[in-house]
Amino acid sequence: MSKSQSYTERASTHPSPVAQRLFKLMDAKKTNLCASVDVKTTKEFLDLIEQLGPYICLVKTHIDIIDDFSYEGTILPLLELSKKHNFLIFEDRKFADIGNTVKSQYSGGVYKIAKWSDITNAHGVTGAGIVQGLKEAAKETTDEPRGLLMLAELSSKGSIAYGEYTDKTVDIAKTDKEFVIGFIAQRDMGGREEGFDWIVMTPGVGLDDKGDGLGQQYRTVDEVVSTGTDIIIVGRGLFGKGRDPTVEGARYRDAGWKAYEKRIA
Ligand code: S5P
Repeated sequence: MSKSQSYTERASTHPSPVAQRLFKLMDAKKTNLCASVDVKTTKEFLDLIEQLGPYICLVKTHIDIIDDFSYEGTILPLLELSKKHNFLIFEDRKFADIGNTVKSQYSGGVYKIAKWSDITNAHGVTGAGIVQGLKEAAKETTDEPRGLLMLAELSSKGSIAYGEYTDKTVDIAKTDKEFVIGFIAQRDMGGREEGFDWIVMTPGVGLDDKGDGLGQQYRTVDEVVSTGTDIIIVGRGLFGKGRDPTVEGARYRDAGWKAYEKRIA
């Protein structure tokens, strides 16, 4: 496998059913755009996803910032939209505790993330037990396939996730070939020579802004895809500052797809 293979080719050899589904729908919809919908009310959240649905392969949520969250009011309509527009769901929970604790956090509480989110993510800071804890929670909660991304690098200014920390996070990812499907990172994380085909998802992507005054740093679509990104994660670039989500959705989708086609050409 290589980064110059098409998403469909990678789907045919990937050990994770979640990765297979994602790669296939990306090629079917011709999009590698993930929308990060960080808004405060269920209405804004669902309206935005309805508008962006045709342009995206994935919706990334921070479900705990929605003021009026309820499973029936927020999650059931989200699942309907994911079927209608054919996208997967990624709750950006950034788990960071010991295996036993994340197991409860992932499956239980108010949000019951494992029940509805195809993908979630975790920091490596506590060690490989976090992968096992999350995997057990997924197995005990649902028959649907679930996938995990490890946070290997961050987009924000002054991030301490680099060098040895990043390398050790990659080692943790290697402990489970089927459940860990890839990374949140700013570049390719390798692994192909050892048989891993990790999906690299990259936030901190913006075509108009350089940052946000709170440490966020934006790189362009071409920059990130040229350094190994498979999926671009875009939030405020799609809907901030009075932007029109359908216009920006099409713009980022086209930019991401063009950059991908250039890479596999
Ligand atoms: O390194 C990171 C990792 C993540 S998951 N940098 C990030 O910005 N994120 C998330 O991506 C962040 O929590 C937010 O939800 C999104 C970026 O949003 P934007 O509005 O800046 O595009």
